[in-house]
Amino acid sequence: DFQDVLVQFDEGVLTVTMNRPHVLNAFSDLMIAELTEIMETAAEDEAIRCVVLTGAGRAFGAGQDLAIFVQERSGDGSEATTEHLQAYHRLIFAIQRLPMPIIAALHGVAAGISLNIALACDLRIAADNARFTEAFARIGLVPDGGGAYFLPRLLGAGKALELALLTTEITGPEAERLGLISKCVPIAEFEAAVTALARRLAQGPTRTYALIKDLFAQAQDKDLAAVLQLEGTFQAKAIGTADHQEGVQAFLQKRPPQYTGK
Ligand code: T3D
Repeated sequence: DFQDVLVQFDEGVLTVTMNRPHVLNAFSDLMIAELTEIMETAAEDEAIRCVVLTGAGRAFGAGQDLAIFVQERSGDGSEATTEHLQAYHRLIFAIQRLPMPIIAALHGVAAGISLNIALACDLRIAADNARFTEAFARIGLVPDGGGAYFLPRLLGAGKALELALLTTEITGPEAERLGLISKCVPIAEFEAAVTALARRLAQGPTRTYALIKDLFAQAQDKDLAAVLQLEGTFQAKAIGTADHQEGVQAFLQKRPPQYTGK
């Protein structure tokens, strides 16, 4: 049982809800630890074929809880900062290492490190009331939680730096236009859209999705020749999956595939 996070499992989808709505789901130490444990455990659980990360109440998340931050950073704070950031790092790696797809379901505000945690997820879907801001510089901080890694890769270096320097608030539709999120939907349709996307992924070729995620991660810092070779290695693995066999059979028999995730 968790205190700052709610967890629900249904039809192969694990929904993980950050649950500190009184502070717009700002991160407590406990919430970071609970999320990390949930993600690390989910990675080992073959029944989970998609993860959804979202926030309770009217927001996805407002970043680090600044009241807690101030309490923990009395004195020069450098040791506390390092330790604290290491806890975030473990969470970000746990998210990135999930073999199954993870969706950030974004409604209301996603600020500071909450936004960057969403950027660590594979897909982002937002409601049209969503507001995104790299809020750090407003309080004299640099983006952390992978902001300097994820943001330029998603948006290009120029736009990423602009958002970090100006802390500009981006709306859901604008985020979709920029490519920060996959899709923005009206708030009334948000829950259904998240469920539909998550179920679609949970009914997909889960092992192949894991291979695709790993391939794309490894391809990031390689040249074309190395990527082509890597693709060959990964394709050999994909060809060995039961879901590949099923996909081909279903195509030839003109029926929808029934993937088992094997
Ligand atoms: O070492 C390290 O850990 C460094 C790591 C840093 C990581 C970071 O994330 S730094 C960035 C931290 N986040 C922020 O600076 C954002 C702070 N919040 C805001 O600017 C605004 O709240 C929002 C723009 C996010 C939303 O505004 P609005 O008007 O919709 O809501 P609100 O009224 O400001 O907030 C509602 C309540 O949540 C309010 O409490 P109250 O007055 O009802 O008792 C507010 O104080 C609280 N809240 C919002 N954000 C935080 C927070 N409480 C603690 N920490 C927060 N980050």
